[in-house]
Amino acid sequence: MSLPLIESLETLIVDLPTIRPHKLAMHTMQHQTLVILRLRCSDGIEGVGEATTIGGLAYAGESPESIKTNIDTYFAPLLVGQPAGNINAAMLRIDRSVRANTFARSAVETALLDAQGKRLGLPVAELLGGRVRDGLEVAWTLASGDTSKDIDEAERMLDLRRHRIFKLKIGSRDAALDIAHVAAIKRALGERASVRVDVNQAWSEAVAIRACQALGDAGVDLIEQPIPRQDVQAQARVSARSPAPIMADEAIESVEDSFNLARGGAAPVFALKIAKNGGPRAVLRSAYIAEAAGIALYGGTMLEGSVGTLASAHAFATLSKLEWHTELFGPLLLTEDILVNVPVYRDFELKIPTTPGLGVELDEERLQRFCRR
Ligand code: MUC
Ligand code: MG
Repeated sequence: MSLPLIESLETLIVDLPTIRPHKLAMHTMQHQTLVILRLRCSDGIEGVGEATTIGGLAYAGESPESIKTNIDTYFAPLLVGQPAGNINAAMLRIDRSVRANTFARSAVETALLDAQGKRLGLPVAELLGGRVRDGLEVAWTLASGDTSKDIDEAERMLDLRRHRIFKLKIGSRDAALDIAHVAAIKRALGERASVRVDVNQAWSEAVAIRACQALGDAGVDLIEQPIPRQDVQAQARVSARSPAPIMADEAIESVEDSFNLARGGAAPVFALKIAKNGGPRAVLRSAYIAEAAGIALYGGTMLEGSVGTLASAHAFATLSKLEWHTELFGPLLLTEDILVNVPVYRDFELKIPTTPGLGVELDEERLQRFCRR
């Protein structure tokens, strides 16, 4: 039997509306843009991947347009004609010729895993060694920018039994205003919910030291990326003084960043994101570094659509500990899905598919409707 080969890679930029504006420190989202990858193999199997960022170039160094161009121009020629079933060899070929570009890599690694899972009749979680959980608890982000709207939204999510962990996006205005906003939401929700904040790098070290104290006093459980990503020592100093644990997010742009942060004692919690490590296998390398260093884990998102969300979920399902749960709610922020079989959220959890590959089937009509031309 001849080995199946990779025949082609096709990238599509898909723009989907959000259910409401989503306000982060650096950008307000009115829609989300997904890069969908279709990797076709000589045995007729297609693997699907996704690379998604937030706000063009506002969040990270890759934009949807650069991801598409780089996959089309640089990744595809390296992969076409290569064995489709050897993911180690395919990713090593990319490692030898491509620097950085972890978002684009993540789409490629995801599509290879999806194809191989379909080929072997195994869900991606099983391909990665096997799931130790069937569902993942999912946080919701309150980011309307308005305190009473956010409280109403949180109450609705509790009533629906969809979320009982809330992450508040702060950092775009004066810290005192943000702290009052967060404290009001925590007061309203009390012990019924875990309230956390994401500052998206907006504060200086000096502001962070005072603000983290106030947030801890207000009952906040976790503080994500309060200061700019690059200064490991400053992160360690803020972390040492904060009453609530600090989580590294933007600080991790590669597996090597995870190692440096762990070595520098910069944060007791890591946000894991497939896009920022280079795929579902790559993110597990960061997770294992954290585990070995006694750092707790959180399953993060770049607000991917259903493909990227389920790719993350399969990887996170294999981890022995995921102390801070996940925020894999990306599909719920969008008014439309490009899958026939949309992800299942029930009883505060995202259910991890049990069918081969990622367990996704593209809805061709919707894909065409929302695909950028
Ligand atoms: C981020 O910075 O964590 C994740 C959830 C959300 O609302 O924004 C993202 C990005
Ligand atoms: Mg974050």
